[in-house]
Amino acid sequence: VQRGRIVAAAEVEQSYIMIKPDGVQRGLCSKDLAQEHYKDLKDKPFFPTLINYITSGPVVCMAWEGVGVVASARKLIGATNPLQAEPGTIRGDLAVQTGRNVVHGSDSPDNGKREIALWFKEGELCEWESVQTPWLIE
Ligand code: IDP
Ligand code: MG
Repeated sequence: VQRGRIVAAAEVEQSYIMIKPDGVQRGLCSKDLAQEHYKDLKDKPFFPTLINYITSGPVVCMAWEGVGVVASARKLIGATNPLQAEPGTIRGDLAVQTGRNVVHGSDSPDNGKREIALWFKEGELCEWESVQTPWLIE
């Protein structure tokens, strides 16, 4: 951790953010949102337990953007069943059961768009270009 770093004459601040125990316990993700997110699976026998799982506590939402990011993220996440996920993947290293597989990643660019529109409101995401972009993408 760098403290008191000076950037363009302005002090860079640090803020410690913590989700407190009540935040974790209160199930702040609504059932409606969870059901809409997983609507393709609504006829599966595990749908009710999946909705209970996803709404059991807060989740951290991210929108990743990049060339081939849908497939790359799925590769990093690993197979749906953690026992079939390769070592080195998030599910392979950190999970045991399909019903507790720690992380979600959209399965197609279309679903990526749909899910991001569901979880983020207009204006909640900012678009910006890193100065490194031209050195990564020709
Ligand atoms: P994915 O997350 O790898 O894309 P999907 O088939 O889209 O897998 O299923 C969505 C989520 O539903 C899974 O990540 C897992 O949490 C849950 N799920 C899928 N199949 C089962 C099952 O057979 N039992 C319990 N939960 C399941
Ligand atoms: Mg899926």
